[in-house]
Amino acid sequence: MMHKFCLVAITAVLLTACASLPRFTAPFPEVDSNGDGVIEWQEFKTRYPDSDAKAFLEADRNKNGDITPEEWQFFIEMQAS
Ligand SMILES: [Ca+2]
Ligand SMILES: [Ca+2]
Repeated sequence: MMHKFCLVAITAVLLTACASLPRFTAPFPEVDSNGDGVIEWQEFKTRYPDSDAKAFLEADRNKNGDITPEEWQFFIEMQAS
């Protein structure tokens, strides 16, 4: 009985952890901290210290090393779907 309760509790914690994964929904200007019109890796990392390069690369659709407002917008919409 107790064992089953533990399993349920662990499952609930895991589900909550999944639901609270970092989501990159900040407005573009908030991440583009130097205001030059693109988000660089350093800016992304500063805004989202817990995230890894994978998310940045995913957002940088044309893989040129920075994220334009269009790429950022697309990335936000992609997460929402
Ligand atoms: Ca910038
Ligand atoms: Ca890009």
